[in-house]
Amino acid sequence: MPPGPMRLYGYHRSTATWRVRIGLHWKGLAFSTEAVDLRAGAQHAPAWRARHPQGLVPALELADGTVLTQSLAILEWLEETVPQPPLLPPDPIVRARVRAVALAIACDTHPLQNLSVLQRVEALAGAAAARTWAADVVARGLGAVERMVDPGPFAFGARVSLADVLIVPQLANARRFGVDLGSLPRLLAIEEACNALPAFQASRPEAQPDFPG
Ligand SMILES: N[C@@H](CCC(=O)N[C@@H](CS)C(=O)NCC(=O)O)C(=O)O
Repeated sequence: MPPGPMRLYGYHRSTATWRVRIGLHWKGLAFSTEAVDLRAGAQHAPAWRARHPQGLVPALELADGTVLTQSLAILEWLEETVPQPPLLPPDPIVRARVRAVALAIACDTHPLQNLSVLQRVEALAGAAAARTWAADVVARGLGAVERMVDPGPFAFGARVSLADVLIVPQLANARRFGVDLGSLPRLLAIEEACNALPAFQASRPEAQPDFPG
């Protein structure tokens, strides 16, 4: 069990922050949150870069002042320090498949539609091009994930895994970018199963203190 209080720095709509929120709630850990307003550019402030050299969110500050960054690294750390309830299955092959889904989203999909990338595409080619770009990369990424999962009701059978933690937030981005979800029936069913669980409900952007309105 990690000693003492933890603080999660992030943004309500950030899917990388959302992943860590799910992980913390899933493990039943108490934590406080502090918003880094991405729309206002707070991630570029020197004080924030001192905490996260990449100028991204999330960052998890531990009780002794240690700061962890990168959502997957934080989730793996959580799994190692608080093994129950698990986020990785016992079978090494299934584990590899769970991690493959997590990486397909975290490494091959999300970075291509990140805020700074979309701002750059918009500056070069306009807002419509940026939106088309985002929808294309998310449709391609989740289209592959749809064929990688082995549900149900969760992504890999009867137990929640790291794959679910990545899929649910990325589906929200798919909606935001206007991706046609009709070709993702398995992912939508996984999302529905996850959203029935308290850890996923408490992690939704709408449930965060920095959610507008
Ligand atoms: N691979 C990183 C991605 C972090 C990331 O890209 N965070 C986004 C929000 S989801 C961000 O801070 N974007 C700010 C920007 O692009 O300026 C992780 O998983 O932690």
